[in-house]
Amino acid sequence: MTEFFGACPLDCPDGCSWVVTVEDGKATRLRGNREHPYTAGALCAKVNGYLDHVAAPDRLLYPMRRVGGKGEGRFERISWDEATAEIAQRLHAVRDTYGGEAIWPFQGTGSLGWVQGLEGRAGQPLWNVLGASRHDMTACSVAGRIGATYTAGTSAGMDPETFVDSKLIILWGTNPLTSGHHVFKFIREAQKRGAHVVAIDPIRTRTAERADEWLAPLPGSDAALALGLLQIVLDMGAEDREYIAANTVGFEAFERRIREFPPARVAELTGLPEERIVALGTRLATTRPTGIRCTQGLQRHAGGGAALRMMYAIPGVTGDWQYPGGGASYSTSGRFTPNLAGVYRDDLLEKPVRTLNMLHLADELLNQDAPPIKALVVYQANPMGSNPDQRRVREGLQREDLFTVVMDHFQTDTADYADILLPATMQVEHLDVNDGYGHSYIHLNRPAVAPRGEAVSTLEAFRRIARAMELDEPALYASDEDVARTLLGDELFEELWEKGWKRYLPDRYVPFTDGFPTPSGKLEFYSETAERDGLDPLPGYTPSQVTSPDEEHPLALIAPASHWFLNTIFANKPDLMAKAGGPRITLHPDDARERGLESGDRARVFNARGAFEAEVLVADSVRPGVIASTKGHWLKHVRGGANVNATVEERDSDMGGGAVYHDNRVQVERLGSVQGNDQPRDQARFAPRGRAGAVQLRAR
Ligand SMILES: Nc1nc2c(c(=O)[nH]1)N[C@H]1C(S)=C(S)[C@@H](COP(=O)(O)OP(=O)(O)OC[C@H]3O[C@@H](n4cnc5c(=O)[nH]c(N)nc54)[C@H](O)[C@@H]3O)O[C@H]1N2
Ligand SMILES: Nc1nc2c(c(=O)[nH]1)N[C@H]1C(S)=C(S)[C@@H](COP(=O)(O)OP(=O)(O)OC[C@H]3O[C@@H](n4cnc5c(=O)[nH]c(N)nc54)[C@H](O)[C@@H]3O)O[C@H]1N2
Ligand SMILES: [Mo]
Repeated sequence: MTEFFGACPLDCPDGCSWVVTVEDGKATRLRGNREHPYTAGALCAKVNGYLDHVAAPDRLLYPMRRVGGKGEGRFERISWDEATAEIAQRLHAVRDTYGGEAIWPFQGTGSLGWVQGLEGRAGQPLWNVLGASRHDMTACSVAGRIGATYTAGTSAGMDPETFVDSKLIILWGTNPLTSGHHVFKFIREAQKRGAHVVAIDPIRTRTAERADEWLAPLPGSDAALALGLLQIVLDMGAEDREYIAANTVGFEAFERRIREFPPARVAELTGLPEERIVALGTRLATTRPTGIRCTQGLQRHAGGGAALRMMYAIPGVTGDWQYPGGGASYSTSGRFTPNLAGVYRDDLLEKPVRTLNMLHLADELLNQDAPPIKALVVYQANPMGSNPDQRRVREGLQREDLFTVVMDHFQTDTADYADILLPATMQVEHLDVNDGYGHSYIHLNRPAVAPRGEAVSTLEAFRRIARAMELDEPALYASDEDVARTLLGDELFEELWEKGWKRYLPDRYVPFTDGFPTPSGKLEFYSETAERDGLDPLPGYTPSQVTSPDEEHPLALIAPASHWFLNTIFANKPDLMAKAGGPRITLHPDDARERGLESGDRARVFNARGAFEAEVLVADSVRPGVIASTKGHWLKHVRGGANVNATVEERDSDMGGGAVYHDNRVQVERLGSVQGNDQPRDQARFAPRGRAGAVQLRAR
């Protein structure tokens, strides 16, 4: 029996440290690492069963070639040599005819490892040699990152462990008990010590249930709410003048902006009662330290960047940035800085190439702006289920003249459109270096078991493709370990190889005590950088699309993290599918009554872009005018063959070309009752065989 340190690679702030037990070459147990200060022995509802996912009968084990039509999902097994020979021939042909930029390496967030994932640029040396288009990973967090950075010079905010010291905690557009629960133990501890916890979310989530107070503003109105709260802080004379004078720039201008948002106006913009705004503003004015947890959910709106810029400005007014437990926390990304340049090897690029926003996939595939995309290499991504504008993504992937390679663990909805499918290793089978964007630790993930079938790591697949293309640049053949050592340096690599993890910050770390990494060295209420970028020089309120009236599609649809899936990962895992049930929408009783909907009904949710089907739940856990669903369902496992992203628009947010997943308008109509309706036939295929209750894949 041997134990290996590893780490969860999934796109979640927690990046858990785990220990894998191996007996006779088989992984027999995977548990949270008890010695790890952040993970503390606990994983999550999804990853506890990770080894079952590794051993799943439907895992992709061999390279495959498509034999049916695009999207049909029929493949035949081929050898790695056949697969890489065909890929090499097609990529060479595309490059010779259309130029390297006709190739799009399309990477998602399936693995956040520094070796296999590389911030969306795994395989970059190969793409540089080929002169392929550069991929911009915009789906998740870019708008908030840029917004917070205008204010503070970085979006790496509070060390989340310091929430234990907060006296007021505002959970603002974040649902940690579902989307990364470890931070909650620090929050609960603070709550035990008397801290007041407020959840600001149009949905009464699991997290909001545990808060002392729940405020449900109109989606996308958060920056207006923040300005209203700050006005009360000013009215009470509670701004920290000393802190402001020594550590910030542009306060006078910002003060004028704040004055434009009196509580009555804010009540109108946010749909919140004025007295609730005044009460929270008073708390904010009188409670030091106040810690704000504001994560990605908040910025999936037209004004998402502006919202995060505002969040990072609030502690500048109250002076909270100076205290442990004070400040704002979007992520910790950017604090740990491996040697990325050393592995990207941008020096191999012959001439500059264009950058493509991953959210524009449908547009790029359908509009075919020069040079047109002729080859798409998809890895760690499932755009068919995760990208907006689903109908057009499908149309794009259906293009007969498009050569598509998909590398994955399973035959996803995207994989069905591949010409060649390649089997990828899972985290217990390959080497990686992982941190977590919600904590301050770095981990080494040691391969614990041999890969199943003929699966190979992402980097090994690129080495094989490079070899088949007869490329002789030595950087293309760096081993996974070479890359890890380049990233970390030998000393840290070896330390982590032995110990598994390391904290890279001092305990109880308080950022910005030596200044802010902005051009002025101070927190910038007024940002000349933003002004130069053509944006409002001050933090402000940018309305969401959902605030403009659309009588045909009056309901705001929010589809955040599902408790049981991780994006589309695990949405083919039988036990988790059973727990999640089918797609569901929650409506307020007033909105349901108007449409003759009752709990248990089957409904069609639609707008001009598309539609999906869902079971109805009527509850007051959403505010009127808002409906809640979740992301992640596989199209082939749900009735109607579409998920929420059939209704989501491909439209850039205010900063960085980010996504507007939660800025969406729809209408709902009744289709019938769920009872007595068959689930799509292929769900049966995934029911655990021979176990009672196997058919719980039914919607409820
Ligand atoms: N179980 C599970 N965990 C996950 C994921 C998953 O799919 N499943 N996904 C992972 C990924 S990729 C990410 S990026 C993170 C995201 O994790 P979070 O940052 O928590 O993001 P979301 O789940 O999108 O949304 C969080 C909350 O924001 C609320 N919200 C939406 N719009 C608004 C708004 O305008 N104002 C306010 N105040 N609130 C709003 C939503 O109702 C939701 O409850 O979670 C990660 N963790
Ligand atoms: N409606 C709605 N849609 C959303 C969101 C939302 O809040 N609402 N959230 C968005 C967010 S935050 C994100 S991050 C995106 C995520 O969108 P994607 O990046 O497309 O993420 P997944 O859907 O999880 O697909 C990841 C795929 O990578 C595969 N994979 C995992 N590890 C590896 C590996 O090591 N190698 C290879 N080759 N494959 C691997 C998995 O099996 C899975 O099929 O979705 C976005 N979509
Ligand atoms: Mo994400």
